[in-house]
Amino acid sequence: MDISHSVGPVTLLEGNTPLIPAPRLAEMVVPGGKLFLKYEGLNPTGSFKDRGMTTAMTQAVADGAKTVICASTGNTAASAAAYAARAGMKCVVLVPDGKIALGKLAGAIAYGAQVVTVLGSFDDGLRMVREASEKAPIALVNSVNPARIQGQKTAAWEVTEQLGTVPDWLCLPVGNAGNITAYWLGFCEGSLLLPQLLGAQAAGAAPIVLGKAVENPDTKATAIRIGNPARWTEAVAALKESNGHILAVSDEEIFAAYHALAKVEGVFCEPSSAAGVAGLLKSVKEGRLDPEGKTFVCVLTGHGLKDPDSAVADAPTTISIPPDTDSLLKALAL
Ligand code: AN7
Repeated sequence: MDISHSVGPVTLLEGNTPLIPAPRLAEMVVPGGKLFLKYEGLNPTGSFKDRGMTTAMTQAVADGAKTVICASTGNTAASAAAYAARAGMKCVVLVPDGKIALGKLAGAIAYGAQVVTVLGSFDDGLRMVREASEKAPIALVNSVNPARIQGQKTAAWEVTEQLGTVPDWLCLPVGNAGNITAYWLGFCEGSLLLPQLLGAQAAGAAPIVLGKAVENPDTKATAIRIGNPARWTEAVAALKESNGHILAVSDEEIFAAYHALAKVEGVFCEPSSAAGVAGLLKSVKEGRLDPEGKTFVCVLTGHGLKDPDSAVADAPTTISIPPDTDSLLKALAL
């Protein structure tokens, strides 16, 4: 690909994220099985959203759009803002007031988007931007836009290339359900072998698990605080076709997995991203799947630095000392 001039795809060279073996975590989560982490937090804006944003923004440019808009729990906003900047377009992002992680807001602001906070949920914002894009000349770049799914599906191809085959199970968090839809499309197009899909929703925002929309979704995993997913039907079909399952995990379970990923494997993701691992652990514990001899890939959708508040919230107290070495050795009891 010629990236030396401005004509062509709107890209920040997203993708090609590592598939990291996690043998120590595997012993805890899938004894007798193999576990790999698809670390999507290493995309240019720190989340998996960049894979679909390159295609959506390239399409928007081709369509002659001058402004793009999205609703977001944070990562889509940061990604849209960056790619819009790259394309020389205006970007408007609607985020739920007070329910967006700091690093995501920082990104959206840094990349120059017009940030609008909505006194409501992500679902309210999505309804508003859908209507606004029908009434005004603004391109919608949420994952209801088919170009988003086309770009996002490349993650499935990458996992297959990196493993040399498809995993037995692919585990991931589910919010608006664009990612699970895209992975399934990618696997179906990319290989005759197919994985089983394991989706995890936060217990306070688990519409697909419950089979009905959640009016006031609530979870500390703000990225997946979504009560009425746009790709609901596609997610249900993917789960059924893959002979997979979707389950709800509590915030406690999500945060336990979040801490284990960082402390046991040195892989720092944002809380929502750990939901797939939490869901896998729960499925094994409850006997819903036998890990023996199986290969599991957990998709870690966003970087841990996206949500610094969660990282320091229940941290152990730090040690404060005067600037001399004796104090240091004493404090460390050495
Ligand atoms: C870290 O940014 O919906 O099921 O507006 O940021 O494809 O929605 C984010 C979703 C998982 C869920 N992990 O993916 C948004 C937004 C992280 C996320 C999801 C999101 P989908």
